[in-house]
Amino acid sequence: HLLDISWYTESMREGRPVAILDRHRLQEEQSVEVPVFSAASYVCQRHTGQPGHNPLLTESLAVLAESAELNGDEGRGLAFRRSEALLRSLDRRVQGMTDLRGLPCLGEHSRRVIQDVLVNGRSSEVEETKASSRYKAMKVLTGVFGVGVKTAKRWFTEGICLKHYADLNQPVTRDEADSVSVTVEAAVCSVLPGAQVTLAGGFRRGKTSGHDVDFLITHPDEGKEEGLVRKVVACLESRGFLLYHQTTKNTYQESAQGAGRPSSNMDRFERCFSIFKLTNGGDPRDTRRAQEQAEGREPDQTASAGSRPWRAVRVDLVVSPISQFAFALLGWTGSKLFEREMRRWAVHEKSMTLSSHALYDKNQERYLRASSEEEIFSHLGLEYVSPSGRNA
Ligand code: DCT
Ligand code: MG
Repeated sequence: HLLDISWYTESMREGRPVAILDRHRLQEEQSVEVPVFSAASYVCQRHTGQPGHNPLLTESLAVLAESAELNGDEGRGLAFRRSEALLRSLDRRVQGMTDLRGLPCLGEHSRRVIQDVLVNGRSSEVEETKASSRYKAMKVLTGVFGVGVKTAKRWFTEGICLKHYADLNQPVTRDEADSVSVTVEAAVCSVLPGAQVTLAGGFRRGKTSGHDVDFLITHPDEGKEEGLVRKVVACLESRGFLLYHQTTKNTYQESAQGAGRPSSNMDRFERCFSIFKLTNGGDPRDTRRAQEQAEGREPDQTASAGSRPWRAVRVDLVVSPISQFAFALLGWTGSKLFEREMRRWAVHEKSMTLSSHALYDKNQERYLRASSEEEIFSHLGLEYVSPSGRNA
């Protein structure tokens, strides 16, 4: 197929892998411009690692995405996020604009920004955005690392943000996530032996830091997981590990979803949004008592980590019935853009609806079962992408 250009472009459009054996020969003999990079148009058809080979470009696009999102312009934000993800998926550095020929997902605006960075080493629009008082004000408002506008508002009303601001603003490391894992696993096993705890979110994708730690909990016997969040929370609380928690009930029911439209929101599992008291080791009650004795007062919670033997860490606990576990794991592994693109692919290319609970085939008018992530990719006609390739 080497010289068959129409086959080549078609393959690229459909996301089939193509190997160019001799790009220069092809270009000369056929007098056609052959793209340097190839990429499928949906994020979920590609492997996106991190941080990628074009950090300056991706960081610039991320600033503009964030600014658009903070301004409530979701469409524009999404366009920049797609461009950013595309550049992060490239396996080499972009040398010039011609390298970007034929690539999907790059709108005119993103191309302008990229050109600016490639030519001048920086984008004036990005610089202006970063310096604008509006952007700076919004960054302060949503200052807690990784927290969106909605969460920030909720925290402000509850005063949680102010209490633990300094800690929550500091990324969670992999070691800290592992330490929380040990505590969560011990609590889960003590209230329901046989239950399984899986670290999801960014850490499952191999990230070395994150804004929180996400856990997915299930039990091999369907039904045993009911009410588990409340029991685990009670156990953690009695052991002094929780600074704050807010539990929501499971409201998902397949039969009640109507004409095959499983919800795409993530809030239907039994779930606990919490703030952990992560100690440097040992029982948090002992450390606290020791500190209180030593200082003769309550620990100052507004102080940043380092001055005391514990720090606040955001932890999400989600419980899923085993029959939905594969969907829950896929959904809670992220990234947000990867999930979003999988759902878009499902609807537009396969006439299916995907959520963290189920996959519904609208043509066959039935739910498609899966007991692993691999099976879900296969139902969707996608090649499997391992968690480390979902960092879009
Ligand atoms: N998720 C989602 N939609 C939501 C909430 C979460 O699709 N409304 C998924 C995507 C990622 C996963 O759940 C965990 O969410 P976050 O913790 O917000 O993302 P993360 O990738 O773990 O990022 P970080 O490393 O910063 O925690
Ligand atoms: Mg997370």
